[in-house]
Amino acid sequence: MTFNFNFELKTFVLILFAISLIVSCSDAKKETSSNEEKVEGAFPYMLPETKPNRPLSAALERNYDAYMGPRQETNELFTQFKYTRLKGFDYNGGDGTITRRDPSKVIFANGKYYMWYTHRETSAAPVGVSNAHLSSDSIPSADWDLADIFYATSEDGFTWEEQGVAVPRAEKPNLGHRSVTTTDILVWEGKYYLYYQAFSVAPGKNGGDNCPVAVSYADSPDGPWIPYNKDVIPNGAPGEWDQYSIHDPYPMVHDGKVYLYYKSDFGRSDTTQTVRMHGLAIADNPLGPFEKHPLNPIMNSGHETTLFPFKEGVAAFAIRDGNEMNTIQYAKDWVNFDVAATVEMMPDAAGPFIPDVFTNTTDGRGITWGISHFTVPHGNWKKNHAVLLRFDCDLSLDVHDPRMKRHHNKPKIETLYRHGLSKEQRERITKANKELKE
Ligand code: AAL
Repeated sequence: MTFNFNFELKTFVLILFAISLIVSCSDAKKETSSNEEKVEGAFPYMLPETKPNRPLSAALERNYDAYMGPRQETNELFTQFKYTRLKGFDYNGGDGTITRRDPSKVIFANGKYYMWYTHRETSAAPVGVSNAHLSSDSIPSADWDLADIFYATSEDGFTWEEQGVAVPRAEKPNLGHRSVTTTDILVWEGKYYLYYQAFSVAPGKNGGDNCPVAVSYADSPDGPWIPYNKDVIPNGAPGEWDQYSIHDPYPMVHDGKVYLYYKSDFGRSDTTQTVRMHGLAIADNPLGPFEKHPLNPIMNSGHETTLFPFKEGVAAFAIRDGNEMNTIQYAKDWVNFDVAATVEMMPDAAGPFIPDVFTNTTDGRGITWGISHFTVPHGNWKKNHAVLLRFDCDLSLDVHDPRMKRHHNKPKIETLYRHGLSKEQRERITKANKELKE
């Protein structure tokens, strides 16, 4: 019995050994053949849709690891932008006395679309932030000085009806008595909240475009709006990156909380230009207190803030300014952003229509359109103003529009020549040519 058992056990062990030998040999064979492939095979003509098992250059590794698809067409966060002139707004012939800029997100309520924006109507065009000393109670420094927050509604997103003021400038000495500007909307538990930059002096007069953020709330998108009269997102302490400005407040709902992204201007010295980066402030309640994220700044590039829930994370535009300008970025955890696409002709100050932005979603579906602004549309700074325009794109998981995924836009040659060399640059080149010949 014992003998038989031992015999059977031995046989069993032997068989197991034989099987594992065969399996490991065939694995080794596979290994060798894929190794051989790695060394000998040229990269295939048809771009593999998933990462191939072969040695890859850093650029190709990145092409598969860093983007949502290896081609623009399959990268859900790549898009072209198309623009349409809006109907319904008058700009006084573009003489600089009327501006509309920095639109909020678009929301759908009461059977129509709503947006809020900076509206300035002054007797003169702005003198410019660097000429703020020339501004007065009726002459604006910046294009967003002496402004109020207006709103407009639309049936189709192309033709808009201006409804008038939503949040006027505050009474002195309340926050925002000089200008209220650059607003954005939050819908939370049936109430509406408008966050905005609240200036108490003309932008430029206290050293820069410096202001904190205030908030007003209402039971209806048509108001009336009640000012909370507090700097709900206060500037940082002296020496901190956001000590002077909190711009472009942009609230969303995530994790049952208010996630408010903002931009700050900083890092300016006699020899360096302004740096612009983005921060995040989180609150359990729309009126705060907001706690700034310890990893701020959480975006290293970008001017105005434009974000939307995407899959389980959040996507963000990095529009102008910084090493990663002209990119769309993605943060699975809503904090740590990576570049997800490089794009062109991005909408400035984009306020998208995001159906799921306040739903606390963990399956964000993306965006297909919104409203943006274009500053100095005719190129004449003496008549400086901004206009609102519509952008369309395909950054949606539910829309498949191949025309939005085309590779490049072709500008007119005049656009390039408009970016000509300065006199000093021309002189430097002439000097270098001369030195070469000597
Ligand atoms: C914009 C925004 C903020 C700045 C100014 C008006 O595009 O970044 O709002 O303060 O410029």
